[in-house]
Amino acid sequence: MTHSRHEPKGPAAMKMHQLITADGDRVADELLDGFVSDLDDQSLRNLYEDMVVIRRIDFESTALQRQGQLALWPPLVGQEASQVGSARALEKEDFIFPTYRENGVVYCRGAEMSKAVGVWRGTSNTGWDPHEYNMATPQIIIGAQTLHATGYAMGLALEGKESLAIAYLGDGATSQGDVHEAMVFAASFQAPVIFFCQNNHWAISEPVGLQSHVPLAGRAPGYGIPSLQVDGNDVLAVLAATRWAAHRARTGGGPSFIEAVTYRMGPHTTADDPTRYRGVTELEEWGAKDPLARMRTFLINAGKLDDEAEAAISAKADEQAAALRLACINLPDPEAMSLFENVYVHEHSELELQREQYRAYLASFEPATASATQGVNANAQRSVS
Ligand SMILES: Cc1ncc(C[n+]2csc(CCOP(=O)(O)OP(=O)(O)O)c2C)c(N)n1
Repeated sequence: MTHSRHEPKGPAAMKMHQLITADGDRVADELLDGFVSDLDDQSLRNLYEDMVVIRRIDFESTALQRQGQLALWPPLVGQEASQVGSARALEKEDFIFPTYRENGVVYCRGAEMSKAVGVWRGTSNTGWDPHEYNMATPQIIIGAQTLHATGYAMGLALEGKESLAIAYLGDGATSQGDVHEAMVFAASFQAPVIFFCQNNHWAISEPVGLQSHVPLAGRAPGYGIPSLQVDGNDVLAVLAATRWAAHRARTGGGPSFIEAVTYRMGPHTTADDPTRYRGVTELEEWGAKDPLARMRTFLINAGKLDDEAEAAISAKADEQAAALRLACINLPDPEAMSLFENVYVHEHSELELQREQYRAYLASFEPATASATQGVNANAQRSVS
């Protein structure tokens, strides 16, 4: 059965800020225009390039999963503008607390994508060094990162820093207690934190309209947090909205909440089958609002993108995808017993017990797998052969 409860049906819809329409036309927005007035042609092209590369990387990662190279992949197709626009509004010192779907943000942050896929290949517990990129590793526990971001932002304020923390969250996460607690603390202590919510309309199989009878951005003022609803498929508007929130955070204005209205074009993860719960018409409707297509039309109509520039962008996307594939396939298998490293600063007897049990388990494989120096992937292959 497919659901029909998609859109909030409660009190007044909010103004959805937009700078580029689905047809690629530039429209004015009193609040947002000033936040992107500095962008030259190259900066606008760069936003488009980021989205093209990210989509290409996403398709490649999905293919890698289908070919058995990754155990799972959470696709972001449709959400490129939300991720690029928000990530490109941040400074290096700002600290990002992502979910598992922010692979576009990872790319914009400059981390090698092979680090992001390592988590899904099972060769890495975390992916990257958070301090290298000022970006926490993927959060699987829905909403938990909003507490981390708020706490981090409170610390920034206490230290008198001008930087901010940003928490990415989905529409489904707004149903979690952690998120409400984070918003109460953020408002109480005027923490320089941005809650960046990508409303992609589905929390696996639950539609957003079931979870919230009012627009998600409409909830934040109830906590005393100013909010904006922005067209999440409009990269320029998302950039401007995030700059608006960042300016508030840096100038002592406290927390902000942004609802980027977008759509998850693919499945929740490669283990999901969305045809079981959603209809084809809404997919078609959102396909017409594609974030890449509208930016491309806008750039071409404005004479800012020619065939040569487009071919270069396409070539870069292919190169990045090929590099990712090669790096992914060559990721070294970790030593099996390394699973127990870096768990606690001070180890305790329970961990030691688990380590010994696992050592004994590995030793039960015949004949050569007894060696704990064999990789986990190698062991998994032997166990099914
Ligand atoms: C605390 C918690 N409860 C349940 C889950 C299982 N779960 C994984 S993803 C997901 C849906 C999340 O939806 P949303 O926040 O909208 O993010 P999206 O995946 O759509 O980007 C759920 C319920 C979880 N990971 N953590």
